[in-house]
Amino acid sequence: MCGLEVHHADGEVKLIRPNRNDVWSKGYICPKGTTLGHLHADPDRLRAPLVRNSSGNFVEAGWDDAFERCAELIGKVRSEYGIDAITAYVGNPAAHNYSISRYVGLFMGLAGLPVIYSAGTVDQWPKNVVCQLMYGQAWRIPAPDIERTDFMVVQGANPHASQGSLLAHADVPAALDRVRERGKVVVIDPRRTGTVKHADQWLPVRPGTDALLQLAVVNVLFDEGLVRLGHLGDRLKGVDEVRCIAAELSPERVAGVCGTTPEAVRTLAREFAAADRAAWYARIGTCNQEFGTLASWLPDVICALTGNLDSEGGLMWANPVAVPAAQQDWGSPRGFGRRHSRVRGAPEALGQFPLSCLAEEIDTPGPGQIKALVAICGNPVISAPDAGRLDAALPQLDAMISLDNALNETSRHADVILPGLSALEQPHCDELLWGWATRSAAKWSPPLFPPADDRPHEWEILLRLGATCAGMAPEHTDVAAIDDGYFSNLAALSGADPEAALAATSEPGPDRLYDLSIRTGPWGDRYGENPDGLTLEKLKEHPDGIDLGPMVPRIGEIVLHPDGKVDLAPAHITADIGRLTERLDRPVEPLVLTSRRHLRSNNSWMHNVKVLVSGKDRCTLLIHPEDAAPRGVTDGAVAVVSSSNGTIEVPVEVSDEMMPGVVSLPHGWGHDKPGTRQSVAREHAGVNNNLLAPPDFVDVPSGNAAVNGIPVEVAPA
Ligand SMILES: Nc1nc2c(c(=O)[nH]1)N[C@H]1C(S)=C(S)[C@@H](COP(=O)(O)OP(=O)(O)OC[C@H]3O[C@@H](n4cnc5c(=O)[nH]c(N)nc54)[C@H](O)[C@@H]3O)O[C@H]1N2
Ligand SMILES: Nc1nc2c(c(=O)[nH]1)N[C@H]1C(S)=C(S)[C@@H](COP(=O)(O)OP(=O)(O)OC[C@H]3O[C@@H](n4cnc5c(=O)[nH]c(N)nc54)[C@H](O)[C@@H]3O)O[C@H]1N2
Ligand SMILES: [Mo]
Repeated sequence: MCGLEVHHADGEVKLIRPNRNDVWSKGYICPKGTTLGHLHADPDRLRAPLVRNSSGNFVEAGWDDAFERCAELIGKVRSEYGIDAITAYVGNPAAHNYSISRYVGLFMGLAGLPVIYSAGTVDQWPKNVVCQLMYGQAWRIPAPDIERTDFMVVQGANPHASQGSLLAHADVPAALDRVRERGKVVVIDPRRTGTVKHADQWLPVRPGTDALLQLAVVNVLFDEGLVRLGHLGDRLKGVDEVRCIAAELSPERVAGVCGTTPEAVRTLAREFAAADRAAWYARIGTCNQEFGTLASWLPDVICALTGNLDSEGGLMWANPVAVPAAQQDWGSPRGFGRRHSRVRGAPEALGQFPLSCLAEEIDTPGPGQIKALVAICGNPVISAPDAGRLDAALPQLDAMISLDNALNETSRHADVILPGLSALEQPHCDELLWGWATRSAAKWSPPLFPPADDRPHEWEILLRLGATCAGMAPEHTDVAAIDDGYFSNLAALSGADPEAALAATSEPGPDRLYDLSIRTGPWGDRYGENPDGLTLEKLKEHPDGIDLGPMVPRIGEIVLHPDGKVDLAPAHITADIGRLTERLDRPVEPLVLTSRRHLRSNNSWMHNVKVLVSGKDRCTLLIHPEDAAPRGVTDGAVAVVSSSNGTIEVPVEVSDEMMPGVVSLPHGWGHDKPGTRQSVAREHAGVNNNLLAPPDFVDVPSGNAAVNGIPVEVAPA
């Protein structure tokens, strides 16, 4: 979302600098932003489809032949086993590439896939579950109003490395420094991260015990008469239920298990309640863990109980210029347990099975076995729990299609790899992320370089693959007609006249869908009804973006429950409290594993950019001196790390930035597999921490993976 100034000549990027005039980022960028030119020019980047030939080797193919081969492979699975044997995995870049985000829905709808898997269930699914149940819409996720808050809690997030996540804001660490000038920042994390340098207090917490700590905060709020429902009073239901649940969980009861003191919890509760404006931001460390849903629910509850939900400086909802489909009232996935996975019997949550089920669904024979997979911009061989089993399962598929720009750990198992365009060859708009932006702003960037004539955009590839899964022959797939139909449906859902809307725009693809969202959005021209309103054409006149102000209270529009109320105590969530309180009596494991991120990484896929992987090895095990010494592991030496699921070897960094009893590995590494084409990444392979993650270690209400808090043993190699 940060504004870039790209200097180029003769089709080559010469220099990328921050755009100081950008209304959003005002001259800020991170090191990854400067490397779009490297990504574009990377000789390893795929520029033509790869099709596996009869001897098992990849050969370059033309697009018609590649689509033909997809149809052959998918068609065979479809006719032999039916659509239930076909599924898809959707990875993280779908959130950043609107050619994909806009068309994944069409792909699924056309294909008629009953269930898909996504990076969501190793990421924010608990938060989606919470928002679906509290507000009635899974993607209406409130963000901390960071520029106006006086007290900010950052729990299980490290914006120093990651920037925001479900918080879009340029230069979060600098914003935290400004919060400190007005008040206080507290970081709750088992690791003393870089973010702690921008905070007043580090509160170490044992992995997976966040919800206990949060409930103890709620306990204090009620116990000490600090609850102030304020403006939300009439809109909240379930307050009493929350009080009863927390009544049993005083700081004195939980602090020991959390690895903190009762005083620390009491002080946190009092200070949070006393602040004029306070916001509680919790992220991946609170999601990717055993009690992800509870730990993602309570921050919103605490804010509601202290008058900090939907008010300035608290948790608020962005008012994006274009509401992404996922956030529309008709765009939310709903429902729980309508289906159960075949092998493990895991209930579906919001239309998805846990990603950790995928391997067993592929490698376990029997009716309903997955035989075909469409992997859309994802690298689950690295990112999924029990990664080793998935790596071994993918070759057993009858058909695998990867939509990916790289021949990497996952796509190397595909029968066909269909590459998308580089970021510089297509328009760009971080459509989804503006939904959690701290200001109502928008920006659209044109493509810099024209793609080669024969290259389809990813939206077209997805549309074609959807049609293929539905059994349409490639030569009979009318891309323009299907896209017109899709556009018309969305226009009708958005309250526009489909025919007039269709007539008002020309080119098919995501731009006209974005235009539709802008025009029917809060500042839109409503196709002429409001002639001064915004359109994509008008936005294009502002290459530095437009800014329409800070977040505003809007709970009335956000909540979709028929009674208009925020449900503070949804049954699906509170049913999990018993599992949490049992945790109180469980012996504390001597050593547990957590994950971390680094500034110059992006999950598993920017490791082929030399300037981003240069320097000191980042794939190391962080361990506290008190844990290292008795185990005989020393700084710089190699250790063996084992869990119930696997064993890896990794260099050690002894550091008191870890709390004792917790070790940390970055995720996204392990680039030493045969058959990939990532020459730089191979030189900096690292190891995959997900080889250690047990597939059945999940947050129960959401099915989300618990890749944090895994019991491990560490010994010298
Ligand atoms: N242990 C552990 N595991 C984790 C996490 C953790 O913290 N710890 N984090 C989890 C989280 S939050 C996430 S989001 C997931 C990520 O999981 P994934 O989404 O599976 O992994 P990425 O590494 O983001 O993979 C992105 C893939 O998309 C490709 N790609 C990049 N850009 C484009 C593009 O524009 N078009 C196309 N078609 N392809 C593109 C890349 O080559 C790469 O193959 O990992 C999860 N796994
Ligand atoms: N540079 C860079 N930026 C990124 C990414 C990247 O890979 N690199 N990935 C992007 C993606 S896909 C996402 S989802 C976001 C994630 O953004 P963040 O949520 O900020 O992710 P991390 O930086 O991994 O920080 C997670 C923190 O949680 C802590 N933690 C682990 N377990 C627990 C626990 O049980 N309780 C608590 N309280 N803390 C715990 C870890 O020590 C770590 O400091 O970042 C995005 N931004
Ligand atoms: Mo993520």
